[in-house]
Amino acid sequence: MHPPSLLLLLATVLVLLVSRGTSGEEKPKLYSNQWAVEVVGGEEEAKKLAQSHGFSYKGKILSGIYLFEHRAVFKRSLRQNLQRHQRLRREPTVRWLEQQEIKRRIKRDFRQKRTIEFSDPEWSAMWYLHNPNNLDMNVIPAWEKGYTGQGVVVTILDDGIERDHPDLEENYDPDASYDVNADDPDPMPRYNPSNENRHGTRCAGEVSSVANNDVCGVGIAYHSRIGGVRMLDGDVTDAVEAKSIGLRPEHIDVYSASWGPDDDGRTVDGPASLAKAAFETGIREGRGGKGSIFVWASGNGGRDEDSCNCDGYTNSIYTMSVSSASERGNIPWYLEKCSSTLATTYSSGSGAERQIVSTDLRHRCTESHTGTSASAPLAAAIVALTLEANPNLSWRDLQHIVVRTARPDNLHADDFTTNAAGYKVSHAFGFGLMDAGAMVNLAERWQNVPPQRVCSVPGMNRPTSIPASNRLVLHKTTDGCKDTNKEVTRLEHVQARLTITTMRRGELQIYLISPSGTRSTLLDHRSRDDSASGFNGWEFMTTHTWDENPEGTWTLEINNMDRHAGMLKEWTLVLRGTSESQGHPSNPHTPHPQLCTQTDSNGVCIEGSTHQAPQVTPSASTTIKQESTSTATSTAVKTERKSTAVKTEAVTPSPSTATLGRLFCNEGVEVNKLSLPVALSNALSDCLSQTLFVNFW
Ligand SMILES: [Ca+2]
Ligand SMILES: [Ca+2]
Ligand SMILES: [Ca+2]
Ligand SMILES: [Ca+2]
Repeated sequence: MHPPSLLLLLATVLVLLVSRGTSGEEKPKLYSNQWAVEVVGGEEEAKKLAQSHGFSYKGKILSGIYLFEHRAVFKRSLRQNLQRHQRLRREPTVRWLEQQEIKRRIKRDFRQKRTIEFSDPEWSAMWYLHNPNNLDMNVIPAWEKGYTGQGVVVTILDDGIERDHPDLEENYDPDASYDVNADDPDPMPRYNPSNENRHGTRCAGEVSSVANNDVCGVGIAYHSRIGGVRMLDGDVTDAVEAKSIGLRPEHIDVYSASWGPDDDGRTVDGPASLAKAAFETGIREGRGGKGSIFVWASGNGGRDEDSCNCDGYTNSIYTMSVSSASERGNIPWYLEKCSSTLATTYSSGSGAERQIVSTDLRHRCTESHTGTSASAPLAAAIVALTLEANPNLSWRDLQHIVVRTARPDNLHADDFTTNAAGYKVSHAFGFGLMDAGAMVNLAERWQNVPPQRVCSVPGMNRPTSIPASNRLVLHKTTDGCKDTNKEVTRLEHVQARLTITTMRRGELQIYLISPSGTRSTLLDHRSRDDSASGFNGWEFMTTHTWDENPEGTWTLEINNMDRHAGMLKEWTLVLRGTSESQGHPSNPHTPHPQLCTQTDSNGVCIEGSTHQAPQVTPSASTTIKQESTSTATSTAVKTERKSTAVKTEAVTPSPSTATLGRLFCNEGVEVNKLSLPVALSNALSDCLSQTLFVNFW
């Protein structure tokens, strides 16, 4: 019997088995970029044939059958590449051929909850992966379904990667790596006695540490390929950033960055022209046009009242900005609050809470990786599992999935509100803690959202004064570009492009209120920011109105605590999203339970069955009413630029820091709320033999 007919027989048996075993919807087939080809004339003939059709020859499978791979074909596609298939088939020496499908292989112990154990010595210390009572990121159910990051490529943009680390070496991908600082292909970190360049290696291990090898811990995507771009150990320029962000977007799926402008509470800075272009190219062309995934740490400037909306990398719609929650679900001292944060992963907190396990420089392991630095790679790894579950997700599909699955429960922030689409959202945590199990489940059945539309609405006609020690409130009614090809009825990101002159930028607080009443803090008070530069076309972003309908009256509120008046010179409302007229797929919706009126058998809310929150009647002190318009142009924005990249590792503050903080004896008894360090010695004596906790903010 010829091997092809044997295969055919086997396939028939499999189909029979499968069709008996499943009852619901069939999973779509996934095709790889490899073909099995039966060639008459032996290996030499097969090699010649492969070459003449642009394939690379990958060796013999069985006698007379060879493996070909085509680089220009998607590694994972829902469609067969019939064109290349037919061309090969017409060759007289080809007897049979088949484009290879990617098979799902699920471990047999599937469904046996919490049985996964690893031999790695740090596994037991990885609390954020196996805590009871939902106090983890629900990764084990994703692993149990067989998702481990196989076929997904992640790279860490940082200070290098120790590629020969025994827990990384096996997953290391030289094609996802580069040394931008030294302009060579080898991203090994520069070693010095203080190990200052350990950051990238620590981030890499969180994603792709090898599992069950008796070394360190387990990466969340332990079968992913991992690379590193060495770009922080030298002068960071726009070109350095652009080269890093734009490295091989056809090969790399996920870029994880745990750095940004100074977190000093006085900087407003973002990508300059080249880096901006690199983001846009990645979004447009990366992953075969589905868009590169950029995961970004939201910043560690909490102690200095920094706002992640003043960081143009996190504030960008193209980056998935990730915040941190401490082991107990609290807001860590370093956390920056802002409206552009999408979601949260666990990281370090107070001294009594555990930290993140990873690989460390010099072939070592660490249990003390910290800050939002540690959060971004965890998110990047969860994204890798999600992309394995559905490689066809676009960069926007992924953000939709995060919004719908992140869990706000068990996170302690007093500003959680429910938006009109039913999602709970906070400036500290975004939509909540990322849930790997829920993400892969939703990804499996997710249908791509239609192309993004942009409806720009000029909010005002003439420059308007922002009175001293008072506030300016502007209203703008819009129909969301109704009945045009820019119509948006369901929001994704919303931006307020503002140009403001002021004597002291940190004295401004800026809020944007949606027609449904969702209030986003675009900028909170930053007492250290004494800059007189104001904002020059800065695009403040909010995710909080996700899936709301933009039609109605928007309110911009600017509080000015300064003794001098300021001037608002531009307010453009940029509404991004989709329109029902584009033919919306019926993806499952999982909003806050009270807002859902109809659920399916899985308890998932049925699309369109949520209550709309009541419209808010605008109230104001200094109120200026603007005319309604529905269309406008969008223009590129240029902002001031200083290329200081700061790694966002959280160093526990020294008690000498004169920052407001809160001191606790053991857990909970607040003993002082004064300026440090004055309070510290008092608190120490108050607590006597008990443990003293310091919560900075
Ligand atoms: Ca090098
Ligand atoms: Ca390991
Ligand atoms: Ca910051
Ligand atoms: Ca972002």
